[in-house]
Amino acid sequence: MAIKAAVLRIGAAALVALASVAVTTSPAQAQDTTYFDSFEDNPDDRWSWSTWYDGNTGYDLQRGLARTGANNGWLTAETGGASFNRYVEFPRSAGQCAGEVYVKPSTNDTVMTLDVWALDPNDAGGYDWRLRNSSRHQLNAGEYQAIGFGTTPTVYGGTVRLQYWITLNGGGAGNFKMARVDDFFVRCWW
Ligand SMILES: [Ca+2]
Repeated sequence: MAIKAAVLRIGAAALVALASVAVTTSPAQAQDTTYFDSFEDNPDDRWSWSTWYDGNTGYDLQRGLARTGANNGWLTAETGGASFNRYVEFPRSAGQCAGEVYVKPSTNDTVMTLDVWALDPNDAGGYDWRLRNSSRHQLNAGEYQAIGFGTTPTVYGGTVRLQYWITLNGGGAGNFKMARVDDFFVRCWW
C-alpha cells in the first residue's frame, strides 16, 4: 500500500527537521501551540512527497506564485495522484489539534484529500501510525483558499507525533488536475 510505505519512509530525517520549525505559545492560552510552514527557505527539509502513476510534485521557488513569502508547493496528476506530507511533534500530550492549508487549484473539480496520521507514543519502533482524520475537498479553479484537516483528538498520552498529508487526486484519463499549496498551520491545545 503506497501511502503506508511512504509514511514509514520519512523516518529520522523528518525528525531532525523539526529543529527548524517555528513554535509560538500564546500568553492568553498558555497551553496552546501553533506550527506554521509557508514552504520558505528549503521546503524539502520539512516536506516529504509521494506520487503514484503520473502524479508529480515540486516547488515554485521565488516565482511570484506563493500566497505569502517567496515559495510554495505544487501538485499535478491525471490518472494518478500526488501528496506532500510533513511531520509535526508536540512535546506533551495535547487534547486536540486542528490543521489547515491554503490551496490554489488551477483546474475545476479538483479533489484534494487531507489526512492526519498519529503515532502511538508507546510504540518505540515508531511504526504504529494510525489514520485519525480524513477529509475530501472538491474545489474549482481560483485563488488560494483555506481547507481544513478537521480537529484531531490526539487520543494517546505522552508526546504527540502527527503527520499531515495533502493529496491531489487525478481526475482520470484526459482530466488533468493541478493545485498549488502554501501556508500550513497546526494549532494544538489542551
Ligand atoms: Ca510561502
